[in-house]
Amino acid sequence: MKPKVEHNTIVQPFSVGWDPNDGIMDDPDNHIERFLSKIKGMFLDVDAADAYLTEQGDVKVYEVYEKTIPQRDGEIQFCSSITHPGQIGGEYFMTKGHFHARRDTAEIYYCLRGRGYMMMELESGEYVMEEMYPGRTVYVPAFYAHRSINVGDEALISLAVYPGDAGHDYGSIETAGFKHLVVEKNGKPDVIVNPRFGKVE
Ligand code: M6P
Ligand code: ZN
Repeated sequence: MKPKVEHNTIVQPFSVGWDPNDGIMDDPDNHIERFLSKIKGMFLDVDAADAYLTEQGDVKVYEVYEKTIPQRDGEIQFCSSITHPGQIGGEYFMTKGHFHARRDTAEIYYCLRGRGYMMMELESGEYVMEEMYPGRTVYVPAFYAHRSINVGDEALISLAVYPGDAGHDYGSIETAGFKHLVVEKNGKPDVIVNPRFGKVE
């Protein structure tokens, strides 16, 4: 049987409003909200996450607004990425992070608000971190897992743009995490090696 090709669905031209102050997109098709209670396992100090939940309740760590674009070569995905400020056991609030399912696809992030880092890591654990602040664009090359980390005290807001058929692969990140984590040390961001990296639970 021939594979089903989606190319007969043509996307109509459109535009969308998007507020650079709060990152909220008008009329999104998807609004993904990640609450601490659901993603606490990605922080190194899960006891600190539990204590946070008990003392301060559940909070939104990050959220994404997007329009639905067909996942195919030739289209472009774009979304508004909002990572809120906060820390768990000294580790800054961040996105889960992912590889692209199609590994040979890149992504750009154009930062509009806040202060943070893009952590980019190869499967081998080699990493590069780039600063994010308004007016700065980060190029995430193909093959790098990537995660936004908010080291400031307001939301870190970026526009992310990537190939239509890139997809998301969370597999190894959900089990082993990133090899490098960013924590606050003496009031400043510092990189530490994740003691859980490479250990499948
Ligand atoms: C950015 C983009 C999205 C991604 C989102 C949240 O906006 O890279 O593709 O989904 O961040 O990050 P994650 O998927 O790692 O949770
Ligand atoms: Zn991506």
